[in-house]
Amino acid sequence: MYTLLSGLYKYMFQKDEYCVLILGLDNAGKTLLILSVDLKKSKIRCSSCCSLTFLCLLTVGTIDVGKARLMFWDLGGQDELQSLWDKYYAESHGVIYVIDSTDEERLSESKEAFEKMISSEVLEGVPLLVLANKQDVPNCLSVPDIKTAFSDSAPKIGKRDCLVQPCTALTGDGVNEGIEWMVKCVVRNIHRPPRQKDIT
Ligand code: G3D
Repeated sequence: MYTLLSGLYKYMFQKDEYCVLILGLDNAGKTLLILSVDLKKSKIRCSSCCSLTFLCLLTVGTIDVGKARLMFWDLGGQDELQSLWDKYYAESHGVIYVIDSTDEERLSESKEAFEKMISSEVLEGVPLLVLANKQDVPNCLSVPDIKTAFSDSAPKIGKRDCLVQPCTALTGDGVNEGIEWMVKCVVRNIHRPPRQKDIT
């Protein structure tokens, strides 16, 4: 009886909470990405950890998709903030890596940060969504261009779920497709179970 009631309580009043890190160099479009997730299909709350944007270490957005609640953590991409990324790996259920498709000059810098991130053993098996952002800009790098540039890193991706998705955070194009894919991947990844959180 207790099990039945506790199951009912969980079903009615609790969500499965998943933490998804949003990583990438500064200016890649991470902040705009959080804001562009479709508000009609999901409830979203965005907040910053402090009011001084230039000092802000992370921005958090939350979306509810069915019984799953995804918390997005934008950790910031500046050099000094990249050194903090790995502090969050153990808690994360998924990673979204955002690339600025218009910035060919910083592509090798982005690849370096990407490679360091996927080399972390703590992230092994964690689903990875790579977003080739700013596809609205004419002559930007395409997904095949980016795959070619990042091809050395492919073996390090290993067996984890991985998708490279073109998108435009400015208009939301391609963003929901990526998020929906991420939701499916984190829910089916039995190696990183969700936290149970009361619905607020
Ligand atoms: P960050 O959080 O990764 O540092 P931001 O990046 O979300 O702050 O975006 C950096 C700049 O890129 C912003 O321009 C933003 O408007 C722009 N941007 C983000 N996504 C897109 C996109 O899909 N298309 C285009 N054309 N621009 C985008 P500003 O001028 O405000 O610095």
